[in-house]
Amino acid sequence: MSLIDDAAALLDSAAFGREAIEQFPPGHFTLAQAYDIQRASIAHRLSRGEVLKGIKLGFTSRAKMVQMGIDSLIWGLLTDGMVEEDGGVVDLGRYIHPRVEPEVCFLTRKAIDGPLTSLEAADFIEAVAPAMEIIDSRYRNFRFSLEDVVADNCSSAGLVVGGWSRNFDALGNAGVRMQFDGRDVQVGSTRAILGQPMRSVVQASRLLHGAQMSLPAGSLIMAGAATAAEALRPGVHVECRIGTGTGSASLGNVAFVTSGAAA
Ligand code: 0L1
Ligand code: MG
Repeated sequence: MSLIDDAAALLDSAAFGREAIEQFPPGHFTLAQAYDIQRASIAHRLSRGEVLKGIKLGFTSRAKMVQMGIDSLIWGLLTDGMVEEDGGVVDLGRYIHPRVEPEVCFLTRKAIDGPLTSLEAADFIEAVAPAMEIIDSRYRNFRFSLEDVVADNCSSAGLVVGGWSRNFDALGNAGVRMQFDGRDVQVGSTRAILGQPMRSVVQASRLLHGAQMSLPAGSLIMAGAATAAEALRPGVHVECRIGTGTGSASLGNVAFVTSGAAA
């Protein structure tokens, strides 16, 4: 087997078997090869029947870059097998050492098959929703290099998406409040996501173009975290509110409850 296939199989079985692996040795593969490994590991999921749902951007905020010590925008692929229900129960047994972070999610209206400008981006978006990403590094102790994390599909593991709206006016500087059992654990603003989350759509279009890929209408774009991530523990009610008020100032809420224990 090639380096790409070997690494992809290792990462896929770590995710599937909920067992962390060691980081790869420094210089084991390049960043370009890391994206090849990512695609090859997603191919394992697709061969088990999962379906591509969209893409996620990572490290779009300073808080995340500082938390993980990496300062490059990265991206990964989302499948239907990662989607958790809004208001539902998230079984931590599906994960190794999950963390959650507040995001916004876009639903595409038209296929994105070329680089978009900021002026064009909104026309490609059907709706936006408050969302949370459950990240779960397949590496021991959640430690990795830039190449490691890209190969590991940017720690993508789960996502919870709230109600859709066309409330794009709320996007630029909406309050973000993530609570565990009613207590604030992370507070921020959507402005932390590239200065304006719609810029994630522009970045997504450029990254897709660079990879000679397109995104069909009806796809999800997870825009990146607005704050640092929080470790999940069993029996917690997790809620994220985006927007400080009602009407045009609010995107709404998204929530779940955790059960079981991580692997
Ligand atoms: O912002 C992100 O979603 C980056 C995820 C990859 C790094 C991490 O595990 O925090
Ligand atoms: Mg994220």
